[in-house]
Amino acid sequence: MKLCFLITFFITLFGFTERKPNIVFFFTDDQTTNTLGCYGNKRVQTPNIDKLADQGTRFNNAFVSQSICWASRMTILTGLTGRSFIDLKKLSVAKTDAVKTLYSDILKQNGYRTGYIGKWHAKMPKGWKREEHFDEVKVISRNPFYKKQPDGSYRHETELIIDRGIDFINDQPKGKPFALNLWFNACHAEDNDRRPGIGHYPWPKSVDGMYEDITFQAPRLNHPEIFKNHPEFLQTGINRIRYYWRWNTSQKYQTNMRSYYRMVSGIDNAIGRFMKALEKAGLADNTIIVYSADNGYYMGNRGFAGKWSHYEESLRVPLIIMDPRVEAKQKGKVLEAPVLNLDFPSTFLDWAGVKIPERYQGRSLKELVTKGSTENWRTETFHEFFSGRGQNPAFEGMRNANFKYARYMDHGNYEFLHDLKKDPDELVNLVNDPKYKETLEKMRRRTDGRVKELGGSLSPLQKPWRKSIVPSPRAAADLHYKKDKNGFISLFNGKSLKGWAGNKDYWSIQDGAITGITDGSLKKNTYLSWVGSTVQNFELRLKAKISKGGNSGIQYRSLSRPDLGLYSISGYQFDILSDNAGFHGCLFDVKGRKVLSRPGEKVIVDKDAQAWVTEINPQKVFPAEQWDEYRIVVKGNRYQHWINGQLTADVIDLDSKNRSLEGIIALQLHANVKMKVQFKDILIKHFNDDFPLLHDVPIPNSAYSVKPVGKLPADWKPRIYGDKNK
Ligand SMILES: [Ca+2]
Repeated sequence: MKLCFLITFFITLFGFTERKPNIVFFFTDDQTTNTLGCYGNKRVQTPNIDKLADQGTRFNNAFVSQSICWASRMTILTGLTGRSFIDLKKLSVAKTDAVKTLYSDILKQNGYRTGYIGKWHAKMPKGWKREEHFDEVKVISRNPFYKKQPDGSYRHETELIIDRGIDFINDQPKGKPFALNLWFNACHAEDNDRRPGIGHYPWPKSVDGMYEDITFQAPRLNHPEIFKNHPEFLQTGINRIRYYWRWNTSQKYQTNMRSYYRMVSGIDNAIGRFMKALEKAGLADNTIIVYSADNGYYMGNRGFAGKWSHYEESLRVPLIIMDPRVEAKQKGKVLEAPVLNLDFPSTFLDWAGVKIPERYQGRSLKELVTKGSTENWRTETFHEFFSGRGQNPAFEGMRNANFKYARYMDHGNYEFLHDLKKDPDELVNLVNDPKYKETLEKMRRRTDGRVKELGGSLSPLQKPWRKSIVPSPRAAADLHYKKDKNGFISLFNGKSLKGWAGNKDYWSIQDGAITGITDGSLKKNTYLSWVGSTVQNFELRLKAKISKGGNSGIQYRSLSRPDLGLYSISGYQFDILSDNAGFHGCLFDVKGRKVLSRPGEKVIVDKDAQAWVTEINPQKVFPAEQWDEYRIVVKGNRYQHWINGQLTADVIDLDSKNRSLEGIIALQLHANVKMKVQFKDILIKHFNDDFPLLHDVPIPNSAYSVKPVGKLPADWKPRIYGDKNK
C-alpha cells in the first residue's frame, strides 16, 4: 500500500503520467446515420462532422440498446441497459443504486472538471439532483427552440448550447482535464407544433434558406405493401400516428425534410464554431471528440415516423470518435464492429485511465479507436423497448451480423426474424420459415439468456394495450381531437392561446375571445397560427368581431414563411375588412395571386392563374363592431365563404401550379392599421383527405376578369373570357 502510494507520488511529481485527455461529447436527438455526409448522404451539408470522421473513426454499426430519448440517455449516464437501471416494478423511474454514481462522478473523483449543457431527459428517483453529479449544469430544452434573449432577439438552442460550451472551455483551468457533454435538442421535432417546416422542425437562423431548391426523393421503403405487412399493433402504434404528423403528404414530406436537414446542418455549423474555439483555447490536440445520437429515426420508411421499434432505422445511430492523439494510420478508419451507446461511459473512464466499474454492461471503445483492432470484440447486441408500455409496443431481442430477432412481449410474443445479409431492409419475416428453425431457436435462447443476465423478464402487461390510430385514417387532421356530435373539433378553449403560436405582444385573450390588437405601428402583417395540424378538406365555423377600419383575415391551407419572419404566413385568406365591402369575405391569396374573388362573386381560376367571374350575388354589408358568423367550406379545389349565412365567395381553383391542397390555419393582424379583431367559437370539421378535385370545369364566354387590387387606370374594364378566344 505504502509502496503503491510512493510510486504514484513520484510519477506525479516527475510528470511521468500521461496527460489525461479532455472529452467533448456531442449528442444529437433523433438522428439516423443517413442524414450525414460521412455516412454517404450526398445532399446534406455536414462538413465539420465529416471532418471529424476523416480524422477519426466512424462506426458503421453503432446502435442504441433502447431507442428512445430518455432511456438512451440513462444508459449513458449509468452504464446499464434499461431493464438493469430501471425499477422493474414501476418501469418509469431509475433504481437509486443505479444513479448514485454516474460516470461523471467517477471522472470528477479522478481530477476531471465535468460539464453538462443541453437537453436533460432522465427519470431519476425523487430527491436526486443533477447539480451534484456535474461541476457545471446548464439545461437548455426545446419548446420553444428559439429562446428570447435579454436584447429581445431570439436564439436557437443549438447555438445556445455551443455558446455555453465555448464559455466552458474558455473558463477551463490550466492543467486540469475536462469532460463536457453538449447534448442538443435538435433534430427532435417540436411534437406539439405540427406546422410543417419552421413549426415542426425549427432550424437555427444560420442555415436559413438552405436546401430550398431541393426536391427530396420519396422514402425508399414507402410502398404501401411494406406497411400492410406489419401486424396490427405496429400498424396502429405511435410509429404510425406520427407518420401523419410529418410525412404522409408530399407537401409535409418535402417541407419537413428540408427543415430537418437544416437542423442537422445547424448542428454541424455550431460544431464547426466550437472546434475553432477549442483550437484557439489551445486544447484541440488533447481533446477527444465524440459525435452520436440518442436513437435512430424513421423518416417515412415503412409508413412510419419516430423511433421505438426494432428495425435498423430505429436502432442504428451515427458514431464518430476523433482522438487527435492516435497514429496517423488510424485516422479516417471505418469500423464494422457492433457497438452500443452502452459502451460510452466505459470508454470515457478508460480514456481517463480509470478502472471501469464491475457493474457496467458496456465495453471500452478505446482500443478500437487507437488500434482499429476488433479482436475479441462482441458479435451480438441486445435490444429492448418498454417505454410507455401499454401504448407503445414493447419488445426484446438480439442482433448479430447475420440476423436480427425481436419478440413483442405484450402481443403474444409476436416474433420477427430477419436475415440481415440477404434482406438488409428487413422486409421478410422468417419466423415461420422451416429453413430458419434452428437460427430462430438459437436467437430465442440467446435472448432468454441475455434477458436473465440483465435483470429478468418484464412482468405481464397489466392494462390492455391501447391503439393510437387506425392504420389509414380518412383525415390526418382528425387524429388527436375530441369531436362534438356533429363531428366538429374546437380549436379554441375560450381561456388561453393553447394550441396557437404567434407574437404575444399582439395576441391575447379578452372577454373569452382570441384578441389581436395593434396601434398601427406594426410594420409587417403578423399571424397567430393553429399548431395542431395542417388542414385539407374541412368546414370551419367561427365568430369574429372587428373594429372600425380594421383589416384582418382567416388563413387556411397556408404556409409558414420564415423567410419573411417567424410569424409570417402566406396562402389562401378569408378577407375581413370592416368598412370595405369591396373585400369583406372574399378569397385572397396572400403573397401569391392576390385577389381571387370579390364579395359575392362566383369565380373560376383558370390554369394560368386568371380569375373569371361567372356569376354575382348582391351583398348585404355588415357593420363593424359586431359579432358575425363566418363559415368556410373547402372541398378539393372548391372554396366557399359565408358571413351570417350570406355566400361571399365561391371559387374553383384550376391553377394547379399555384393552388394549395394542404396547409395551416392562421389569423391575421394587418400592418399599418390601428385595430382590434376578436375570434371565438372556432370549430372545424374535417372531410376526407382524398376528396376529389374538379378538373376541366367549363368557363362561360360571358365570364369576366376579377377586378385586381392596387391602383387601376380610370378606364379600367374587366376582360371578357369569350374575347380571349376570338
Ligand atoms: Ca431521441
